[in-house]
Amino acid sequence: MDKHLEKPVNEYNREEIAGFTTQSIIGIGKFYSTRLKRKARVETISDLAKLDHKMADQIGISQKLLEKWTLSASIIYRYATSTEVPISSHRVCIAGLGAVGKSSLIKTLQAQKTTPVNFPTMGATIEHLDFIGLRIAIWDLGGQPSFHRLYLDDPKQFLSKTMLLIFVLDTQREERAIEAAQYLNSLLIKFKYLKEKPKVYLVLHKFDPILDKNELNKSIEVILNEITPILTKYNYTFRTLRTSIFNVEELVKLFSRVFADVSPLSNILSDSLAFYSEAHGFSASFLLTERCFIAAEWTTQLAADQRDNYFLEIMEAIRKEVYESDKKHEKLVILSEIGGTFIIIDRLEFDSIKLFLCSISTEFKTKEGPVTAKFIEEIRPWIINFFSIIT
Ligand SMILES: Nc1nc2c(ncn2[C@@H]2O[C@H](COP(=O)(O)OP(=O)(O)OP(=O)(O)O)[C@@H](O)[C@H]2O)c(=O)[nH]1
Ligand SMILES: [Mg+2]
Repeated sequence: MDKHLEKPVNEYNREEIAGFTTQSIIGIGKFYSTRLKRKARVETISDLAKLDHKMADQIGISQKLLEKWTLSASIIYRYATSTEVPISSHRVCIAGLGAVGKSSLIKTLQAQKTTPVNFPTMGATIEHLDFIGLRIAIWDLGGQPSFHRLYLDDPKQFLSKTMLLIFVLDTQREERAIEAAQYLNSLLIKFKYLKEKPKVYLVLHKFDPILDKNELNKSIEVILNEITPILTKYNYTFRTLRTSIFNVEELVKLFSRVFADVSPLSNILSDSLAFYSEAHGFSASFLLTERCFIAAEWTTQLAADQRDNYFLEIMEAIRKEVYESDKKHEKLVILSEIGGTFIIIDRLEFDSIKLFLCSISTEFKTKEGPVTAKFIEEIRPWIINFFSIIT
C-alpha cells in the first residue's frame, strides 16, 4: 500500500482500510484512479477487489495490470473485512504417532541441516519458523500414546484455530498404518467438534534417499489405503509430501510450499516477481528467505526438473554465503551448471526482514537497474506494512 497515507496502516481500523481509495495501492496514481472511477465506478479498495478483469478494455488499461491491482485489492479487502483471527495467532500443528520423526523434521528445517532428535517429545512444545516476516508457531504434539488423551480431552487448548495440520507418517513402518489412521480419526473428530477444518498435509516421512524408492512407494500405498478413507470420511482434501531429514534441500523446498499456503503474501510477491522478470528478460526468478524458503517464484517457463536444479544451485550458494562466508556480498553471480545461464543473487533488506532475489539470465548483468529499484519499491510496503495490518 501507498506510503503517503496520513498515518501508519496499522493505526487504521479494518473497515477504514477497505474504504481507502484505489490510489492507496502503489502504481495506481491519480490518472488511473480517476479512470477507474469514471469508467467502472470503482472508488475504493473494496470496489476494486470485486471488479471483473474483463473490464480492462473498457477502462483502457492492460488486462495484466488490472489483474495485478485487483489481486492486491482483494488481499487487502479479505484482511480488512475478515473477522477471522489474524494469521499470526493461527496454529500450525504437527501430529503423528511417536517416533515418526516430527521433532527431527522441525529441527532440520530450523537448522537447515540434518538434525535427528533422539528423545520423545513430552506433551506439546512450540517451535518457531520465520517466513517473510511471519513468525509461524508450530505446535509439535508429542506422539506417544499417553499424550494423545491430553490433546483429545482438551481440544480447545491444543487444537483450536489450527489452520494447518501436518500429519506425519513413517514410510518405513507400514504396519503402524492402522494405528495412525485411528489417531488421525480421533483428531478429525475433535476438529469437527470445534467446527474447524484445517488444511491437511500428509507427510510421508523417513523417505530416505539411500533406500529403494519402489519399496518405499509400495509401503506408502499400504499406508494411504488406511489414511485416505479417514480424510474422505470427513470431506478433507489433502496433499502428500515425501520427506527425509537426510534430504534437507527437498525438505526445505517442499515446506516452502506449505508455508506459502499459510502466507497470502506469496501470491502478491509472485505477481510482482513475474513483472520484474519479464521486464528484465529473465527466464526465471525466485525470492528466498534467509533460510532458503521460497517466498515467491516465477518459474513458469521452466520444466519441473530444471526448476528444481536451479533451486538446488541457488540454495547451495546462499547457504555458503550465509553460513560460511565472512564477507556479506551485496550481489553474487554464479555460472549455472545448466548450460549458458547465470544466476544473479541480490541481497535485499526490508527493516529486519532479509530476502534473496535470485534471477536466472542468459546475460551477465551486474548493474542495478530502474526495474530492480521499482520492484523493490513495489514489494517493500507489502512486506513491511502487511504484517502490521494483520498482527
Ligand atoms: N531414517 C530416518 N530416521 C529419522 C528421520 N527423521 C527422524 N528420524 C529418526 O526417528 C526417530 C524419532 O524421531 P523424533 O523426531 O523424536 O520423532 P517424533 O515423531 O518427534 O517422536 P515423539 O516426540 O515421540 O512423537 C529418531 O531416532 C530420529 O533420528 C528420517 O527422515 N529418516
Ligand atoms: Mg518429538
